[in-house]
Amino acid sequence: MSRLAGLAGEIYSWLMASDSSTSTQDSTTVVGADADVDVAVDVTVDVDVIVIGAGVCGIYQLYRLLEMDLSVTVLEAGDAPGGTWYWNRYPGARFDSESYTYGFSFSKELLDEWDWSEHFSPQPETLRYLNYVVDKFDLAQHMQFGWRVERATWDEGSRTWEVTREDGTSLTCRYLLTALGLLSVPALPNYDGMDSFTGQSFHTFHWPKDPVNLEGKRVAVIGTGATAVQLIPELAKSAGSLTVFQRRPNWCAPLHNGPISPDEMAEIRARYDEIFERCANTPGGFIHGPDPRSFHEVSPEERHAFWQELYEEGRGFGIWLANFREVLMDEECNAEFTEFIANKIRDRVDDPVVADKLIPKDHGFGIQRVPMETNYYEAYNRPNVHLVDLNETPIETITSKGVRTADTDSFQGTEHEFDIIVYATGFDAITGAFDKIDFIGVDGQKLRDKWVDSPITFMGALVNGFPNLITLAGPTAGSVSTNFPRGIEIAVDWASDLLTHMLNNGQTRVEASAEAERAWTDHVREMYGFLLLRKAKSWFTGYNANLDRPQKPRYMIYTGGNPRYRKKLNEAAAAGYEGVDLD
Ligand code: NA7
Repeated sequence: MSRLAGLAGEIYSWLMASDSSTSTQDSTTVVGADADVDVAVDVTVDVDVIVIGAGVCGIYQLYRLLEMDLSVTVLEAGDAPGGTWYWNRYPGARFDSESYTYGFSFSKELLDEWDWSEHFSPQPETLRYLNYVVDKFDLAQHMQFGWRVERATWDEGSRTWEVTREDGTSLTCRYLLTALGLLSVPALPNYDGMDSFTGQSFHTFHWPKDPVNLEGKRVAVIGTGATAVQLIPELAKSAGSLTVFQRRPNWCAPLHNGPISPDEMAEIRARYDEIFERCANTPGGFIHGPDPRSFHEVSPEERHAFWQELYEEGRGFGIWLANFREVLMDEECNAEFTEFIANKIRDRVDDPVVADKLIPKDHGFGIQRVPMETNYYEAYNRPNVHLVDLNETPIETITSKGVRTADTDSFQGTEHEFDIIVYATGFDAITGAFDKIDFIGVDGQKLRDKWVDSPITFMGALVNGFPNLITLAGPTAGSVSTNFPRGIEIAVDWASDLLTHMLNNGQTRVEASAEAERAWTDHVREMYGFLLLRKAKSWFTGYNANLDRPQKPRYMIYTGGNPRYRKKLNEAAAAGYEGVDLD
């Protein structure tokens, strides 16, 4: 018997002077605590908790729930665990935060056992890591694969969720926890003729599991975001020809990856506590935090020397997140640094016309997510790589043979012929995975309708009108780092503590109050006001022109910094879950 069934049974038998808690192998009985409320107190559910998603977040949440002795099922659309790292198999896919900041911190044994081989782990190694964790803690037996959730319906009478898959079969649970990932719904463009292309074509998220033969092939990449910036140098090495269709360039900076020697790994292992402590105290949750100096107290020469060092030697996001704070907050400071980076692009790209096309003109450095690169700019110096600027020659249609662009001097346009077209066109970020599922809450309200303009939550974890739904590291939670373990562990630990509190107090219904939710949403919007990223046309603000919705800013993440976020979560918990109605 699960702990929830057991505890609820005790309370029920005390209230009703009879023990009616029953549990079968396939179902568990949960019981409402409050006899005054008009609730069907004795309810049989399939499991206490359903977690949707077996990625980094789902894996850790499952581990925590099992520790609490609850019955749990993780439903996963893919046919194996790993989430982001299961799906994104394109060449060049890797972390751009340091590997040793990416691993789970909850098990000392795991930290002692696992060696990272590179500073920025490639996708196959990361997937191996996640499978190692699943095997080590024997978690796969609680996961069901090939289970794409179509609908989740709240039943007020029984205080349960019914979760339904595409084929109509369903499972019931008391608590529904979402671990859907920030970037798990790929967004394809809607060009005419996409289905008529006779070669191979796919979104980067769906890069085939079987090796793709690139030898001598004519390959197109559409898009130049963080994904394409990892992919393009790899394809350039092996494809016969590579044509990049660029709409808006991004500001990219060197990753400076390298192997981790056994000695270095031992040294990292000895410093894990310090590393995690550091990540806990930076705004982004990464190892890099802003330079303590003010931009203005440092002379222009010193600034440039500092930037030069960051560019030449700084690993990963250092150049973005360990820079002066003002670079991301003040237009003038941002402009000075942006020009520094523009000159680096000019230095690295041989053809000045191509270099100019690769320099963004509509936003400054770091306002959008900075793609980290290894030989990205040098790829354009290769004779087999061509850049097509879609501002000059937009894509008109996809044909059976390739891509037709509209050329101003030719009525026919130009047909570029390809064997493979890769769509690196981004995602319906953050809320997309929620929109794909029909979440039906109190009085039939749909989550999709509630969030039509922008997500509305209480600390990214709870939603008024959707009781017993916990959106782990959900929209408006933490920061962009909520999609990696430092942020995920905060979210999962908070949710686990909340459920423990409820179990200890015999409560079976949790819902954010409307007032607390409003206050959090206002706070999220206020925080966007401090950063230039509010102006970005990027997934931070819900922008993706491929999506059939108004292209206006959405408040997707909490930009007040991870320490502040964690403090607010902790304060709410310490005050007996202030802002949360428990019953
Ligand atoms: P992004 O960062 O959203 O980038 C998508 C790219 O695709 C971007 O350059 C878009 O140009 C381009 N795009 C989108 N639609 C089109 C069409 N129709 N035609 C041409 N170009 C298009 O997604 P990524 O996958 O690169 O990265 C997402 C995150 O994944 C990343 O931040 C990492 O954290 C992991 P636009 O800027 O819209 O002009």
